[in-house]
This record gives sequence, C-alpha cells and structure tokens, in this order.
Amino acid sequence: MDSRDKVLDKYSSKIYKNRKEHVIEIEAGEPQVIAADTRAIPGIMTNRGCCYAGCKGVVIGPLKDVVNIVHGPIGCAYYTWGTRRNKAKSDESTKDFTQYSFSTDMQETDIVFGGEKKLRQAIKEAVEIFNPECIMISSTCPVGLIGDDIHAVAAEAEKMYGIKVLAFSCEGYKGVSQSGGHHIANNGLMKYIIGTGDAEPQKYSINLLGEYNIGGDGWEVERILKRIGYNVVSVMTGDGSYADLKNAHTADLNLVQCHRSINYIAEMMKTKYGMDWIKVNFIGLESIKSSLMDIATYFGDPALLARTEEVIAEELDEIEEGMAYYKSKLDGKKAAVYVGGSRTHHYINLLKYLGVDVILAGYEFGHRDDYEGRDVIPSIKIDADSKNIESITVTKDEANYKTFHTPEKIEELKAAGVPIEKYDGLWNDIAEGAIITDDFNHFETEEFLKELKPDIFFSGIKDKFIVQKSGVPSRQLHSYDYSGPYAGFRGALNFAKDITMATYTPVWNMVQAPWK
Ligand code: ICS
Repeated sequence: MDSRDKVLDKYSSKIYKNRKEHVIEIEAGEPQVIAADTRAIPGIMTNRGCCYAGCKGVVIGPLKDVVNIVHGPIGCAYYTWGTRRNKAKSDESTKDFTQYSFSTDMQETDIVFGGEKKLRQAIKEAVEIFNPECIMISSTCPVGLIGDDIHAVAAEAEKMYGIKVLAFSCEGYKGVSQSGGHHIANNGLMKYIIGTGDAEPQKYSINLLGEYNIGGDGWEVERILKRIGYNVVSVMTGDGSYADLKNAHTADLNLVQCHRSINYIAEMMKTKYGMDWIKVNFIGLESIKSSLMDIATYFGDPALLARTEEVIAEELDEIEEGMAYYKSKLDGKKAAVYVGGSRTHHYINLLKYLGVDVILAGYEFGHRDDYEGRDVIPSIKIDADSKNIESITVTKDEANYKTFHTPEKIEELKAAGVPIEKYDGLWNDIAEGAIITDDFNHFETEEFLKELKPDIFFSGIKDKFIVQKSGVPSRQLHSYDYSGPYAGFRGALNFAKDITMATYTPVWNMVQAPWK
C-alpha cells in the first residue's frame, strides 16, 4: 500500500469517501482533478480559518489609515490583532492604526438585547479619539445570528460624521473557510472605495494586488519595482491605505501576487476600468525574474526592458554567493508545504532552486483553480455554500475606462507568454509523486509526517509544535515566525538562511518522536 492509501485507510468508510477526493498523488499524464472549497467534515480538526478571518484578518485589516472595528465578542478582535505580521508604517500623509485593536466587546446582554447601540458608541469614540477618514466594521458570528443591522449603522454614521464608513457582513460561519471572507471584502472595496479618488494618471503605473506585506514582503517588492521605474499607485492591501486605494483605477496594470484572495478585484477592474491583470510571483529568483520581465514586456518600452535586466543583474549579484552557500547546505532535502491558498505554490520554485524537493503539499482553502489552473473555472460546480457569498456584477465606467493595449496587441502578448488573466495553479510546478491534501487536518498531518519523513515542514502555528515534537523542524510560512521578508531577491536569501539554520540545529537529533 502506498502512503496515500495507508493514511486514508484509517478513516471510517463515510469519511474515506469524502477525503479520498481531497487527497491525491501527482501522476504524469492527464491533469488531475481535486475536490476543493467544500465543507470541512464536522469533528475533524481542520487547519482552516473562518469567513471573518478572511475579510477582516486578511484583506481589510492591513489598510493602515482605516479604523477597523470588530463588532463582536473580544476574542475575535484579539485573535486578529498583530498575529499575521502584516506590517505597516505611517508616513507624513497617512496615519497607521494597525497597532490598535478596536472592538465593541459584545457581552451576553448585547446578544440578548441587540448590539447596535454599542456599535454606534464605538464609532463615536473612534471618530472623537482618532479622527479617521474611513471606518470599516466587520461582523462576527453572533452579529449575524441576532440580526444587528451593521449596514444601517454604517450609513447613518457616514452621514453624521462625513467620513467613509463601510460594513462587512463577514460572520465567521459564512462560506466554508476564510475564502468567502476574501470575496466579501473584495466586493466592498470595489463597490465603495476603488475609483472614488481624483488623482491624475501617471506613466508606468501599477497596482500590486494580493500582497499583504507579511514580514515586510511588500516593502521588498516595492523597492524593486520602484528601482526599475514603476509608479506603485496602491498595494492591496499590505501597508496599503484607503487614501491610495481610492486612486487604484488610475493605474495601467494590475499585478496579482495572491490569486486566491483577490482575483475578484482584478477581474472586476478589468470589466469596469479596462485594466489588464497579470499573475506575478515575487517569491524565488526564477519567478521574480520572469515576473519582472513580463511586466516590462507588457509595457513594451525598450528602455524599461533594459532597466529591468540591469536591476535583475545587480540584485542577483548581491545575493549570489550567499545563495550558493545555502544551496550547498540544503541540496537533496525534502519538504512539506502546507499553507492557505497561494503560498504553497509560490514557494515551490524557491525551494527547487535550493535543491529542496516538495514531497507533500496542500492548501487550506484554495479552490480548484488554485490547484488546476484557471481553465477549470467554467467547470467548477456552484453549490449552496458558494452561493451564500454574494458575487457582484460591475459595469463599464465610461468616464474612467481606458485600455493600455488594443485587443490584437493583448493576443500577441499572450502568445508571447505574458500571463494576462492567466494562472496555471499548483499543478504547473509540483513534482510527480508528491502527495497533495486539500483542506488538510491534524490527523493527516501527523500520519503523513510519519510516512514521508520530510526534513522540514512549512506550515502555521496550529501544527508547528506537533511537528517539532516529532523531531522535524518547522518554519511558519504564514507569519514567517519572527523573520522576513522572504519575497524579492534579498528575501530569498533570508529564507535560505532561516531554513538552513532550522534544519542544521542539533536539537532535532535529541527529540524522541512520541510514536517511536
Ligand atoms: Fe493569499 Mo496565512 Fe495570503 Fe495565502 Fe491568504 Fe492566508 Fe496569508 Fe496564507 C494567505 S492572502 S494569512 S497569500 S498572506 S488567507 S499566509 S491565500 S493562509 S497562503
């Protein structure tokens, strides 16, 4: 029996029937289908988060000049306070509220008698103390259950204080994972913020979508883009701001780092403003190089292409020696990579470059397109859970609609390999023989660990310590533990150094795995 069958064999027949569609071994030949974005099985310890985590924690939380009020019991606000390490700093024109945790701190009496009064009071206090230009309210589970009308409260506050106030009905139980929350957040930003600014368009302007500045990743990417000569209008949403987001429609091109969390905005901006989007990956040297070349090819200016090549050469020169050293230390090692809905894919090429094979991988909440590529989107079944998340339709904004290239030129660029509206998913880079588990859980983590014995395990806080107690080093690929950036050229060097240190620490030889 192979490892996949051995692990699945331990389930009862009912659970087996469900999980066998989510756990597959990569084989050569026909593209493989995986079940994804479906409900986790009750009673199984899934690694997933909730809808509120995806909306507040992931997408709107990083907007630094926004006061994000969590309407709910204090635990929800506390848990999304600082743990994701989405860094931000204020500059002369933009305030930074990300160090604060704002919550209505609902009590049992509020659940019984309603919490709208408390929410109004929280908004009043926030305006008086912090004077923000924008407030966003996020619902947690009990708010949806008791029916507080946060949208009415938001509309009333907007009038009363003359600032932007947005409400998000992102109750934790909505959808099947945090992915639903991404979608809800995307809808709100698109409907009420993007396109409301009046900045003048500038040359070679881009938005960076799906980059959340974890451990300073976004700063590193921005540094490189600015060196080449791009004007970064907005970053969605790491170290991003309401102020910048308003003018996102003035850019020429959207760069999509995390496809899962923000492809909705990229698509809607294409329809509404005519803006093309391309898939990029700023993790791993080969990926960065091809992404930078794709962007320059899109703009098509020979000077920009030459400058891109020059910057790539200089940046590589700076890290080459270090990378070669770490590669010599890591060559031949095996890794497991379990992250949310993007990073599992994003790190494969960087690991490959360092000689590390990914033998076990998965997403918590990726959809089939994040595994199999966007071509499968038309064949994805819409079920009751996905219908529960609103999908909005946008129309052409006649005043702000502009296209950078003619349709013929776009076809030409696509044929030349520029990934315009294209994402091939994890399948494009994962090696044959790797085991993939969608919506991975505690039981499978432990079982596959025993079966496949990777040298390093990339995951998150929920399983880090189980893994380490079994004698396998673990690095968090969500928060980067206390390190980073890992994006960009310099980030690659940080990553290589961290995993070399992790794997060579002598302590792993002294740990006795509980099952031994
Ligand atoms: Fe995208 Mo943790 Fe991103 Fe991805 Fe998303 Fe989350 Fe984090 Fe993870 C995220 S937005 S918080 S790249 S920054 S919800 S690491 S899908 S699970 S892999």
